[in-house]
Amino acid sequence: SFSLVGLARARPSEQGEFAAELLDDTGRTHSLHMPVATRDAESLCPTPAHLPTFNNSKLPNPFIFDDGRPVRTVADWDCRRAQLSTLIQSYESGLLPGPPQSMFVHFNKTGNATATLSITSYHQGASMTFAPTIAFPSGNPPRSGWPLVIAYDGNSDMAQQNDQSSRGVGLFYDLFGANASASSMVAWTWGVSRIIDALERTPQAQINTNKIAVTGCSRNGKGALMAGAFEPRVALTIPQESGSGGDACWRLSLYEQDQGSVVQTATEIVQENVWFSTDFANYVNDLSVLPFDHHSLAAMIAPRPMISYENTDFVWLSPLSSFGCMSAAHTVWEALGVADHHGFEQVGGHPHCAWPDSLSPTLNAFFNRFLLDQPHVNTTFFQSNMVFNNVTWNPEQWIDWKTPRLA
Ligand code: MCU
Repeated sequence: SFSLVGLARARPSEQGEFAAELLDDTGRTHSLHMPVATRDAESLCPTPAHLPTFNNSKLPNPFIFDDGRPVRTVADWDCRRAQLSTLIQSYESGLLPGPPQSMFVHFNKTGNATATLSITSYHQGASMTFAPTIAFPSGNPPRSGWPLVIAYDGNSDMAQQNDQSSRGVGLFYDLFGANASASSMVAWTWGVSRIIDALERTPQAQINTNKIAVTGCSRNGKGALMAGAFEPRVALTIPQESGSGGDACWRLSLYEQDQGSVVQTATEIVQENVWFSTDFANYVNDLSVLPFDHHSLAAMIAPRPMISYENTDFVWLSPLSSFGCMSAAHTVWEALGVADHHGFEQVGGHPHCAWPDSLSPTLNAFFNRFLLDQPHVNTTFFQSNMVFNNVTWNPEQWIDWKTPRLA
């Protein structure tokens, strides 16, 4: 075990990878190589950033490449995921930068059960530090280290999210500039990636970086979904009551509104906050031009596991939209032969972001199977208690593809 005391040498990001050498307190260096989602996308599967002739009022078929070719294999899905990453960043979320030119990590055990992971990033003459705390269980970790849940909470230091005045405000923008196109949710995603970078190089923390989950509720559930979609090292994604802008689809939320429900739509959300890029406002009045929807965002997680939770008591969350959107996304896990890696539970009877005990068995099953290596635990959960009052969910109206079996 060692402490990282500084950065010996860093090469600025290259195509597809960031490389740096970290110096430990015994004078040894440790090399650091990590994939960069955005650059991977360009190199894995080229796509234009915009598809100017795209026009589809239904949910776009996730199994078609931008040039119309069908997605047939598991490798094709990796390529398709990269296309979706590029498109979603271009139209909706703003650009996710790779790692900073260099990082300094300090792990400080502050008590038996707590530690601080201080991460300083240096990039093109700017620097900033954030220092998440880690709570440890008692006892000894599994041989390969503790699993970890990264929970978004009310502290939005990385990127503020109060209202429009939060645009470009926060630690991320101290590093990349207030005019970075990245929305707050992309900034948080970037922060998750840096936490994982830091933990990968901090063995004394005894955390298994292959077993990291991300969660959050409401706006932070939207954020957790985006982190899971863009950061392939997230092993389990758990958005809670994320609603519109999360596990709901823009097209379906608008439909729900058109059917008479007061739900959050894309046109509202770009006025309300800075969760999406300024560019996204150019598309919210004609959703048909978006070559993706949030079933595509969620499907970027596949085949990695995801379970999302929704609350039928809050119409603003657009409950039909979440159910329909996750039903559409589910086809991708089905196509990959891992339908039970994708769960959805939609119940009522509790306040927004409260956790009813009745849901714990499903969450524990996902933890046990995917973070604690219990492969035989059943994780087939996909259900809604929603009473679709005036709104009608008719899958044929929205999903016009047959689910292929990707070999
Ligand atoms: C469900 O998430 C948001 C919602 O998008 C906003 O319109 C509302 O103001 O706040 C929700 C939230 O984050 O509640 C904690």
